[in-house]
Amino acid sequence: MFLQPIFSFRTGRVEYAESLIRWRHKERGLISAGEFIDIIDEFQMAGHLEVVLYRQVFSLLAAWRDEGVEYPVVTLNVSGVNLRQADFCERLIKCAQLYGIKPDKIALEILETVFVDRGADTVISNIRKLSTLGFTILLDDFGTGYASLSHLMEIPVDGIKIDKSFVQDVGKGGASEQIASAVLSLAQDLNLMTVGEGIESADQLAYLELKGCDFGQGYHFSRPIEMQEFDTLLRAGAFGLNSDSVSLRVRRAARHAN
Ligand code: G
Ligand code: MN
Repeated sequence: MFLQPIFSFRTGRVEYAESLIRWRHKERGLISAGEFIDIIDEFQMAGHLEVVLYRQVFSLLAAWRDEGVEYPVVTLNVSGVNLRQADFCERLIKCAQLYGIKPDKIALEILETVFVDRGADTVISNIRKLSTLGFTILLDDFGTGYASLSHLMEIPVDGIKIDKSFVQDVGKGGASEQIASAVLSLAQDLNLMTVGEGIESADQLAYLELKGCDFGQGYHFSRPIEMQEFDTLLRAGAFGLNSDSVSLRVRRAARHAN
C-alpha cells in the first residue's frame, strides 16, 4: 500500500493522503490500480481487495490515533462494483468501527463514470448514505466523465479532484487551461473543495493556486510513498501537519446553510 500526500495551498501542510494499491508483477514491476481496475471488476475481486486495503488503512489510522500522532485524512478509491452492492455502506462502516475509526478521517474517491453505468440508483443511494454517515465524498478524475454537472446537484459531493490531463496541459495554450479554470470557478460557487491532481511543475502549481484551487497532489510535491516510509515521515514531522481540515468544514457548513 502506498500513500500520496495532498497539500493544502493555504497552510502548506499535508491534510490529505490518497491510498493507492500497487501490484508487484514478476516481470512488469509495479502496476498501478488504474491499470488493473478492469481485471479487478471483471473477476469481482473488489470485495476481497477492499478488505485487504481498508484494513491496512484503518489499522494505520488507529495506530496514529492511539499514539497521538497528528495525521491526514486518508482517501480510499471506491470502485463501481462496490457502489453497486446494496450492503457496501454497512460493510465499510463495520470495518471502520472494528478499528474505532470515525468516518471524518476518511474521504472516498468516486469516479464520475459510476453514474452512467448500470445500477446508478444503488450507486446514488449508497453515496447519500456514506455522506450521511460522515465520510467525505470526492469526485475523482473530474472533467473526464459525463453529465458531471447534473450529478453535482444530485449527490452530496464535498469536493472534486481535477483530472491530471487538464492540469498537465496548463500553460500549453490549449482548452485545458480554460476547462481547469472554469471547473475551479464552478466549484467555488458551489462551495466545493478542489484538489488539483498530477501537478508535476511549479508552473502548473502556480496556475492552480492563482485560480483558487485548495489542494494539490502530484510528483511536484511527492510521488506515492510506501506506507512504512510515509509513517516514518509523518512521525518525523515532515508533512507539517494539521489534522484539522478547516477549509472543508467551513465549506460544508456554508453549503448546508444555503
Ligand atoms: O485517477 P487517480 O486520481 O486515482 O490517480 C492516481 C494515480 O495518479 C496514481 O496511480 C498516481 O501514481 C498517479 N499520479 C499521482 N501524481 C501524479 C503526477 O504528478 N503525474 C502523473 N502522471 N501521475 C500521477
Ligand atoms: Mn484517485
